[in-house]
Amino acid sequence: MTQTAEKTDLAQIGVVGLAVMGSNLARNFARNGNTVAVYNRSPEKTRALISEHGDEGTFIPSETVEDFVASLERPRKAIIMVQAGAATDAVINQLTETMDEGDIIIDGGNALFTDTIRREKEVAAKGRHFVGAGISGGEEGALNGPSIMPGGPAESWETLGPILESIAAEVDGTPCVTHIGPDGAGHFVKMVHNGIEYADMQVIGEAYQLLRYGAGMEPAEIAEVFREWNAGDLDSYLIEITAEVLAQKDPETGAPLVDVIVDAAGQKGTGRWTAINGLELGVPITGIAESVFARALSSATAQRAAAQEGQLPSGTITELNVDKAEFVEDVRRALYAAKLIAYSQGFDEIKAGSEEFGWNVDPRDLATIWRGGCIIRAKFLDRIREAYDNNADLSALILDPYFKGELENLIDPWRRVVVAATQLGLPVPVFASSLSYYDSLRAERLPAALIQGQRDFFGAHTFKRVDRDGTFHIEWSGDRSLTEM
Ligand code: NBP
Repeated sequence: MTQTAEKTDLAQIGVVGLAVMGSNLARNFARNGNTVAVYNRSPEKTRALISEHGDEGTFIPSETVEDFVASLERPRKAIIMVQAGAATDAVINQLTETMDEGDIIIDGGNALFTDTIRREKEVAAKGRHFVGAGISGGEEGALNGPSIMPGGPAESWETLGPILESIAAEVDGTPCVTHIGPDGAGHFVKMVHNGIEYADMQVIGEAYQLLRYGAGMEPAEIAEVFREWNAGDLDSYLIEITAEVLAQKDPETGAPLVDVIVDAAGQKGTGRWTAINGLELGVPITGIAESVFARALSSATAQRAAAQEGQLPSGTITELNVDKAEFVEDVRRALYAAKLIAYSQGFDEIKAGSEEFGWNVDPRDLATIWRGGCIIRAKFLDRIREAYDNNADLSALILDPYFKGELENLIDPWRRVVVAATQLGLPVPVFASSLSYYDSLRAERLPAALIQGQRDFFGAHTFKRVDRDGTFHIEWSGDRSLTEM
């Protein structure tokens, strides 16, 4: 039987926008004992939610914003789950006008963090609180327990914390939600989370490509390999679902499903935002950026078709000349190494963003709340948490003693796999660029010295010396003497 609250009862939380994400989130709140006010621009969605799921808890449906706001207990708390962009701005304006001082407006959509910073200022100027909350886990997570990354004022967290904890995923009794930092911090870390997700999926894809077209294995056999990998260091949601996808047959033809899916991957924006932000902050998030480019390249259908018609020379392609089992293990280790680099770079970006915007984000919080509910949940996050527990100022995740020890065991297989891929003519953009990143970090001397010389030659950009302080220039078009600037 549908339970709707008595007129006098007020809701602890409200949800605006009842498409798939909003209705699942509202059901999650209701199932966990909260009275939930619900409102959608078109009332059909509100009615559908109540008729199909009204018996899962206590809902107060409204068909106007005014009724919705009036049905919330104070300070009012309303989560917006509408399309990102203009729709979100429209709903924020409606709520700001209808709510009172001290009420809390939460945007749970995938907003760009700079929009969240702007919105927080605008809403705060009117005396309301605004919380941009990254919510990960897709539809399934929204219903059964997402990982939630709320930003906004710390005092809003005091009020919101318990209610968000009631619906978040839990790992070892710890809810996968915590206050990330002021204004846009929550949406920023959600953005980087999605960037890491792009890289994680791409390195899994590269491992598959090598096993399939390098070692000549069939999808079902590779599915078994991924199942085994999921029992070790790589234990994660993405490895688990990879095995499921590879084992799946096309219901129509009986062929492996992966063979009937068009190999052009989409990208909805957050990976691209992470890469753009990495460029803006000057943080080399090469794994994430290469993953975005790999998706873009996969979708360059016309160019790919032209290149495949024998247009581009392949050079000499060699067969795989190592034992298959050894190669599979090498690929596992290369995958682990490239994944480690992607996370290390993602945490670098979060550190740089936190410094740039003064957020004081604690990386340990992220390693904790990403362990459940979200797409990049993985056993490995426990190790990341330990790394930052041991040293909160770690200059890079890969410099943590545990991960350095892991890299001892990964580096040679990783090099062998990149060499093998090159000889096989198979693309491994993230395996290879991550190795170059790693070798760049290790290198005693980088060609940046030469670049500084070139810049001084054509633009008098000056350079520093290794042997003393100061700024120098060579009179390139004159007597080539050294000038201290
Ligand atoms: P959509 O992004 O498809 O948005 C549909 C909702 O927006 C409907 O409720 C619609 O109302 C409402 N809406 C629009 Br469109 N314009 C509006 C306006 N001007 N005023 C009021 N409402 C308006 O929904 P979704 O797929 O459930 O996603 C919701 C949010 O969650 C998005 O920001 C999305 O990016 C994010 N998301 C996150 C994840 C994740 O894993 N975290 C996954 C998917 C989505 P109507 O019914 O009246 O048209």
